[in-house]
Amino acid sequence: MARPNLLFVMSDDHASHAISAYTRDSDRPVVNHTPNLDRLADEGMRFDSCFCTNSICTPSRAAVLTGTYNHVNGVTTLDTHMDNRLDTYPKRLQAAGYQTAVFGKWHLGHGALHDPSGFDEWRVLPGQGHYHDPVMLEPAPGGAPGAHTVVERGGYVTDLITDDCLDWLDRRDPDRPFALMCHHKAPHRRWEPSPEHFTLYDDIDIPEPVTLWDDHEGRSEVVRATRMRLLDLDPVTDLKATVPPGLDLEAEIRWRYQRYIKDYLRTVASIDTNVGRLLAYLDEHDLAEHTVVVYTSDQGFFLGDHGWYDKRLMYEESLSMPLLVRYPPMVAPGSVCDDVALNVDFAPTFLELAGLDVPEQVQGTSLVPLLRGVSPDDWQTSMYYRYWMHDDGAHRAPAHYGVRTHRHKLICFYNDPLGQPGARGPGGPVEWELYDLVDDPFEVRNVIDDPAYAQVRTELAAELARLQSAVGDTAFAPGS
Ligand SMILES: [Ca+2]
Repeated sequence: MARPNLLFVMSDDHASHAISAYTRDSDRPVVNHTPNLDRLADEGMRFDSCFCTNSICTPSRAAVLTGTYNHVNGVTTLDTHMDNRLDTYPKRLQAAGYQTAVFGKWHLGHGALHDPSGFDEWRVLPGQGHYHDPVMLEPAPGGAPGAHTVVERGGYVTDLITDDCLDWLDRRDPDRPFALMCHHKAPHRRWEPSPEHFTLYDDIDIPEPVTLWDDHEGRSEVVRATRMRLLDLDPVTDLKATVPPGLDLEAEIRWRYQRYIKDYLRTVASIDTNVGRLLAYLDEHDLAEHTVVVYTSDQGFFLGDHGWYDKRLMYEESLSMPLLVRYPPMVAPGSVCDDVALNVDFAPTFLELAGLDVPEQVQGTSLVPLLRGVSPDDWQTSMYYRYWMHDDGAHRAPAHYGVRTHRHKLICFYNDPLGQPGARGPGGPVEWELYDLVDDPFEVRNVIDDPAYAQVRTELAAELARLQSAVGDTAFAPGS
């Protein structure tokens, strides 16, 4: 089989429960319709248990590119930018003769040591970038490493990133395979829609999440103290309005949810439209059969779930990544995979699909057997998670690590900055949470002190220690 092309589309903070291919089969409300993303699911595989190993932008992107955990690649927080001398899958594909490019959000740092590397061509947003009329950075022609040309763009960011991808596809050498990374900024805060979607959903109410009214009873004190409630959103900058006078607390939360979710979903609508443009291009140029198309997001997001926005915490809505893969020669249409897949598994998957060896330092596992519809007997049944960025001063999410199996989740809020850059809050007591994802899929009942779960707690603590050691990380020790 000829080496396949790779079209990797990654959005930013797009929760799987804002994709109708996911919600149509779940017990969560259907909040939107995403026909082009659903097409990928219908023609390929939907992964239902894909997780990030650290639910925050920069670290997850580094894990995707390198196939290693953040304590290994050094990108533990938003402030620890990726060293572009690290081995990445685009570098290996490029060295093997692939044409490579990245357009859109990079967010792994800029300058000689952090600019994209391993790409024949790139044009990226500075930092988070802007939704409307953004500037973008590209290498200065003939310039020194780290020297940029600033390109002023008129238009909407999701359209522009797609324009750049299509333009590059038009200019590529048709005789060599390509690996194209289309990295959308949307639907990242502050959720600014394209003009064509300004009034989408104006006439309807979006269904509320099951846990909108979660009172956080039984959760850790540090979780209860986070500032990620809908009430913590700034009405003017985030919700683009002032709170109508006369609302009681319940009515205000309902109003905030609708303001928030509608703009979020409007930016998703633009992603869906633009994924449709990419798929149409592949169809029109006879590329669909031999191109692996991947849609994912760097992590999930709370869509009013538990009364929150944002990510960071190891609860399902934030931990889960959407993952849709279409590759007709290998993947059965409409297939669903519930085996555990991780962001560190992406790089070895792409290397294997390109017929390349996976380097020894890569910690993830190739998903190719799963794509073929085979679940190996020894496939991973648990995953290790660590969020390092203890109290960023804004969201105030605590540092924590934990383990998730198919049925349970154990989280340790070790509650200490451990000297991490970006950490501002003081340390505090260690707190634990345990959830039974079968009996309590929305994680509203912390059973850490329930005697009925004493055995489960012991087993999960052992599994957490085993995984932590296996990936080369170390447990929290007070005063370390
Ligand atoms: Ca993100």
